Amino acid sequence: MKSPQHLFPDNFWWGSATSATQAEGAANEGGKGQNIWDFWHSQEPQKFHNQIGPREASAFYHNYKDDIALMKSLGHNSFRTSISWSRLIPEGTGDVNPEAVVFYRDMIDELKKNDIEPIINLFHFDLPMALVEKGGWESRETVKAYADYAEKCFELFGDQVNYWFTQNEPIVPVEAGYMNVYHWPCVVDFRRAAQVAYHFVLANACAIKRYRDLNLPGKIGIILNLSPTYPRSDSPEDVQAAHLADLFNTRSFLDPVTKGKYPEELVALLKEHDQLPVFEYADLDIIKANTIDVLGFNYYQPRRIKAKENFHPEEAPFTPGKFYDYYAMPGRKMNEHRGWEIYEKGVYDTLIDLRDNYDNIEVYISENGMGVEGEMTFADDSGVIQDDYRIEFIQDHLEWIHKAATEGCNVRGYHLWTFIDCWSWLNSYKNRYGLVSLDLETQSRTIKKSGHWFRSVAMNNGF
Ligand code: BGP
Repeated sequence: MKSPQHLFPDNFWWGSATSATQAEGAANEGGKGQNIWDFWHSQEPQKFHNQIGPREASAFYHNYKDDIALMKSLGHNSFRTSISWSRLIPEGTGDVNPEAVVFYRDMIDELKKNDIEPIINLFHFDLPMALVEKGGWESRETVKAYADYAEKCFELFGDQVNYWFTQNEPIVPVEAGYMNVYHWPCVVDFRRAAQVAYHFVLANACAIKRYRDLNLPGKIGIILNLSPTYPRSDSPEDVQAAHLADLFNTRSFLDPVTKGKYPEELVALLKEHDQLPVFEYADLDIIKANTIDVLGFNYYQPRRIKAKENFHPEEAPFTPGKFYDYYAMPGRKMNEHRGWEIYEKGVYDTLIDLRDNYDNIEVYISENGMGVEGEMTFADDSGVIQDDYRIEFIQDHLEWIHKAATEGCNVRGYHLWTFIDCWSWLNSYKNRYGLVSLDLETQSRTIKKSGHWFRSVAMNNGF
């Protein structure tokens, strides 16, 4: 057989990612407690596309055996999902739910029986409601509760799992829940947002410390959504605006989790504007001593920035948007269904940045993908979705990832978002991302054209 033109490094991870709340369903079964999504949907279902809530997610809780067999048939050698904190510890702290332990142990075991590396994440936007009532991520009590929960997971499943991730995209609940109204608790207040962001960073370090104290043989990291920041032009004003946008949106998490330290410029800026979160000096030692082994890098879109044009009055509440405006590049390629720019080279630029400025840390692409509305219109007579656009999307990104690997970037895998069409935050089933389509009524699964294509790429370790 001809060897692929784009051959990836040995033992490259091929697979996909999902999260507990988006895939499991069974939100009020098996002793699970309520999380923010269960709660919010029960209060305001009209906020969710077609009023569909997480209870109707793609039923992985019941179907995991068949789904894992399907994964195997699509060439997966690895798969990422999360543990639902509110399933494992329904009140957020205290008693462990034994049914959850059985489910997660069996599910992880099933992956291993199929030679699929289980990659387990601990927090994917789904805070137990009981903790929200005590202040949520604004409270240090949640940091402590999270570290206890993490330790419990390491004790219960540490013999089965070699790759742990503490959190997925922690900046998203910060931006969506404390600077916008897309995640509960729908607060708009930068100082509170900064407190939550800081607590995520501290919680990440505390979980890593607990993990290392147990002397388990695996690796632990965090998953960040990283977007390369491009200035509109090389004018000093645009370049400076992009620099600040990068500081707030990327380096605010990437630096402390990899280098153990916040960028001094960011700290000085927050201090100047009286926006520093409350912290204890001992926290800084914990953050310093407990940096990640491996980074998950979710890539969807670039960040394009121009110097401030829209007026921001001095007396208006503080927001990072005071320093820069977003910029829509003329002629950009868009995924209109999601409103996100498609810029494949962005994945390469960030991998090079990680190589050159972050000690070439071990990294894998933990999410990349394309959500499309109304995909059934692309189905052929047998009901198979002919998603050539998704194949092109993946292949175009893989070409850049391959180039980065050949230039010495320490990139070890590619996971698509997602395996089977899954439920999404507020958008529920509007945009479909899967290699496998889901019929919501019958719960039947059909492999898309991209699924067959992905299998051949994974089996050949390239294309
Ligand atoms: C990432 C999240 C995922 C997933 C994906 C697609 O930010 O980690 O949970 O949802 O984006 O985005 P969306 O579902 O909002 O279209």
